[in-house]
Amino acid sequence: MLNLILFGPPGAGKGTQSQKIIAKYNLIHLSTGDLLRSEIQAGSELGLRAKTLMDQGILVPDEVVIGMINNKLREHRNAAGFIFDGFPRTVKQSEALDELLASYNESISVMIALVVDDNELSARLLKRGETSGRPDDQNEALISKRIQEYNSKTKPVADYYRAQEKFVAIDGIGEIEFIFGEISTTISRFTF
Ligand code: B4P
Repeated sequence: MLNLILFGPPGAGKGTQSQKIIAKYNLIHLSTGDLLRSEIQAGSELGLRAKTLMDQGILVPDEVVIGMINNKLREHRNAAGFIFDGFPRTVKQSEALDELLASYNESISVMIALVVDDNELSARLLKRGETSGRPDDQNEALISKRIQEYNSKTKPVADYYRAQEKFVAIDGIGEIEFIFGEISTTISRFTF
C-alpha cells in the first residue's frame, strides 16, 4: 500500500501534482482544503466555522480536520492507498494521522515536499485568484498570512517525518511534467 503525503506551502503545486499522482497510482485523494470547501459549499455548521478562519488565512482547528480524515479513511478502508494533500499541517495532525493509520496496520510511506520561494508562491496564488473565485487567493496580505501560518505551524511537520527517514524535498519550480517525473522517481524508491 502506498500512503503519500504531498507537502509544501500554499501554492507550491500540491493540488496540481495530486491530480497527476492519483491518475497514475490509483490512490484516493484526501485534500483537507477541498473537504473544507465542500463543507462551506454545503452550508454546514462546520463549513461556516471553517470559512471564517480560511478567509483570514488561518488554519482551522486540528480536531476538525482530524475528524474529517478519520471519516474518509473509514469510508475508503479497502483503498490501494492514499495521497494526503494539505494534511497534516501541524505536528498534532501528524501524530493523529500516524495513530489512525496504525489502527489499520498502515503507515506513511513517504512525505514529498515541494520547495518554492515566497515570491513565486504569491505570484501563483494571485494569478489563480483571478479565476478560482477563492477568497483566500485574492489579496496579497491574506496570501502573506497563509505563508506565515505555514512557516510557524506547518514547517515543523517536515522534521517529524525527517526523523522517521521518510522525508524527501523536490524543487517545485519548473515544468509541471518535469516535477511530476521527479515525484514518480521518488515514489518508486519507496515502494516495492
Ligand atoms: P488548501 O486548499 O490546501 O490550499 P493551498 O495550500 O493553497 O493548496 P494548493 O495551493 O494545493 O494549490 P497548488 O499549490 O496546486 O488550503 C486552503 C486553506 O484551508 C488553508 O489556508 C487553511 O485555512 C485550510 N486548511 C486546509 N487544510 C488544513 C489543515 N490540514 N489544517 C488546518 N487548516 C487547513 O496550486 C497553486 C497554483 O500554482 C495553481 O494555480 C497552479 O496552477 C499553479 N502551479 C502549480 N504548479 C506550478 C508550476 N510548477 N509552475 C507554475 N505554476 C504552478
